Amino acid sequence: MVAVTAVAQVSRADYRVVPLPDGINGIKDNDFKLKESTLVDYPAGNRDMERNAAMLSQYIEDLTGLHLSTRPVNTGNNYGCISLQLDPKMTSDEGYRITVTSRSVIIAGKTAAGVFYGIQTLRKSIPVGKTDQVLLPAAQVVGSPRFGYRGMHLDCVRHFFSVETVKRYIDIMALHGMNRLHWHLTDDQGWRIEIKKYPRLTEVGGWRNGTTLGHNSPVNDGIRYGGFYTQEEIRDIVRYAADRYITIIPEVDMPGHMVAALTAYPQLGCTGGPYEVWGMWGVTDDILCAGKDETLRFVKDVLDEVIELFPSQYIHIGGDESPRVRWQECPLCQRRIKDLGITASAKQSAEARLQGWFTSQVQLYLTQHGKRIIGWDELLDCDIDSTATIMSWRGADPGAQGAMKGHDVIMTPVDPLYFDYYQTDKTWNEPIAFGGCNTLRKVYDFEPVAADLPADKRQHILGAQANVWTEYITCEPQIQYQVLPRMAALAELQWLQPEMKDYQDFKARLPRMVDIYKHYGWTYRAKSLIIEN
Ligand code: TNX
Repeated sequence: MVAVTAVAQVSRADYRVVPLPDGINGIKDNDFKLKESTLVDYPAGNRDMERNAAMLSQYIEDLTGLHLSTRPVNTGNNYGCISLQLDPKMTSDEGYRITVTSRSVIIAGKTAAGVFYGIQTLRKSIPVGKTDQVLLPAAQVVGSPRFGYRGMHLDCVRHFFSVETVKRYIDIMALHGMNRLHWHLTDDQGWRIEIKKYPRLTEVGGWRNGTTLGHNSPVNDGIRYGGFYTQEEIRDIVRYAADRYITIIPEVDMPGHMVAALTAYPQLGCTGGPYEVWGMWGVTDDILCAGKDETLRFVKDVLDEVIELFPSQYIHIGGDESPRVRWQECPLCQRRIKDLGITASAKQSAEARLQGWFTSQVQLYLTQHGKRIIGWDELLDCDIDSTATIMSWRGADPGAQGAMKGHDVIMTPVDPLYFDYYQTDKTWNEPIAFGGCNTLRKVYDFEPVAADLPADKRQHILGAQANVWTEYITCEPQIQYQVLPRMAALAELQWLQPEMKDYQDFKARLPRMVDIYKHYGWTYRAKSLIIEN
């Protein structure tokens, strides 16, 4: 009989992950042996670091099957441990430094968020698969993000997604080192956030009688569709995101994209309705009436509850695609224009300036409550002062112009950062998408800061974000297919200085990232790994 001895499985870490660390410097020492007996140490009494430790342990267990215990410590003997530490002397708020020697692994950050990003890098360095031991080569690995705003957007209106789906989206963001989730919660096709003072918003506005079929065809499926998040669910999601250092920025789009609210409260529109929660995609003429005081009261009441739910400093107030034809014909809007002494200018109609006034009222209200606004780049066409942050979506030029005028700017240009767009020009085997062609390569090559932007305006570009509008995205696997692996390319441009970017090198590192997607059962576009588009 032949004796069968179990052979220990050993794997080896590779720090060249996505996004690539800024530096990986070898240290002359033996490998650190990560095994089941390795402890994860964190500073006693620090709740954030305790949670960080628990997450690292969970990640390692997910990937390798090794279960590491966590341990609060007061002093420095970390022999044989992974030790999470705060180092106030580090310069970047979100940067990390991982020091691996044969004795220990130290993950340090100036903040707990920085430590979390170090944890993500370590996690991605470890090969996926059951193992008894992972060898971590002795090295110092450092990274810090180029941009402070590293966002993803999710439209939960055109299609509605469960709390679990939103949480998984947050998990995916965390893996990619992102820190802002722009959550689109209201639109013509549904109102998805419970507002206690206006229950009809979700009772009536949360549901549509049917959805257009195909590419916005006149044929409607006739199936009642909808849903909304209770305030309790929203608090839960906000907390879940915060635990992963992700701030959720809610969007209440106004004065356009409001048909769901108008259906619930028709008196808020210029014509008084009746309105119907929309089953088509696109832009409708029915928007909030700017002539009625009741409309502003409504908006402020809604924002009161939104502010309570979201600790984010920013509230997104939309402002996009707001036709002003109703305002042109509405006696109350015209009276408001007269009362305010608004006149058309060479570049702006009186109604455009009325939208500026409306937005300024909302901005003032939010400022008084310690908040700041973000709006779509249409706000640049109205009178709005430079304390409003602009989301540049109709290309990157509006953002650059906004920065010239002193606005902070977040870059989300349709081309190439709309992830609801196709990822290839060969669309015949693709799930239906909005249109366009934003390949992995185009995303990777995007540069948020225009080459000719003067040096003193560059700091206004806060970062970049990809948008996921869901007219044609009906289920979670389809969301994941649209964002993966393009999020990996976006992460790299959010983190790396431009001179460090190298598309071929990125593509060589991508398969190990995709191993993690596969491991968690996330859907992704496999073709993007092997061919250009
Ligand atoms: C434009 S981006 C919109 C959305 C659509 C999207 C589809 C923006 C501010 N408005 O309402 O869903 O295009 O790609």
